Amino acid sequence: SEKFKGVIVAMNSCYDAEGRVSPAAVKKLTRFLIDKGVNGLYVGGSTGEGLLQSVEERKLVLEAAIEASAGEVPIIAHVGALSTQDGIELAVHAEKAGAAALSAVAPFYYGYSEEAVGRHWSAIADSADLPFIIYHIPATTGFSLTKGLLKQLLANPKFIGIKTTTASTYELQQFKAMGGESFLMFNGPDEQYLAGRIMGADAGIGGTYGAMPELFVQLEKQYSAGRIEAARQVQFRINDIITDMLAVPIYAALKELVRRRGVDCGDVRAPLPKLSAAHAEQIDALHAKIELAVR
Ligand code: HMN
Repeated sequence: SEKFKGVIVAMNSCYDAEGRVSPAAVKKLTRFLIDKGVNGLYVGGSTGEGLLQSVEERKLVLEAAIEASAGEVPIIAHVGALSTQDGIELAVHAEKAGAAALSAVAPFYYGYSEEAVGRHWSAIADSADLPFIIYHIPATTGFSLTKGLLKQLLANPKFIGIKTTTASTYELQQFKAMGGESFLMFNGPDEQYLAGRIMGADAGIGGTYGAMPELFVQLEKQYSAGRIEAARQVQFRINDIITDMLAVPIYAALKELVRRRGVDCGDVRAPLPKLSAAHAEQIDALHAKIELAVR
């Protein structure tokens, strides 16, 4: 599907000073990102803190993003949840709200078999009339998608692709080969956007894009024009910034950097670690690096 390609931002959720979801700030962030030229938004994922919110809050964030997007770019709703029941409720809501696709992490906490995870994903996918993107992120869920399970899931046309957040672009290439050319691969690690694209990713979904959307838009532009050396230079510039982000609490840092770019999304929700005074210098330096790079 031609709809999902390029730079898809795993966007932050926005809260007010009391920590309540702020639909106004979500809308502002949505506009900021779309106006920078990104190709889509991924709502309520890891960066979006979806798993730290109630079902009702997740609906509010998604509705605000869809409303502000005004149909200009596709909105992918991450509806992964601990229970299949919550996942289905969110999926049914996402379809009504106007999302372009669903996505979900594997269920976690209890260790689940492949059969159980397959049933969970299939039940969510079959609950709505929307395409479904598997979110493969074994480092956080403890569950690793296998070729065996993928083969079973591919029998259901609802499964249109995988967001692969592992360091292995080989794995990404292998999944793509199993699904065929029209089966979409979404690159997870932002540090490997270019490597992922070269190995077969159709798009990237990433959280750090939000603080520097211009750089990822530029990277995609260079890559799709076949200018690999220029694309490499942009990726290296990005990686210098991400390396600094990984040295501080990354989700809190991302929100602070987005705030400095003009959109206040509040703090991260506990138990995600917050920034402290000890990080001030690193954040200032990061902000300066980003300003210089996007100029
Ligand atoms: C999401 O759902 O928020 C993202 O798409 C996940 C994304 O792959 C991020 N991974 C995690 O947060 C675990 C990356 O943006 C990641 O933060 C970045 O590559 C820095 O390592």
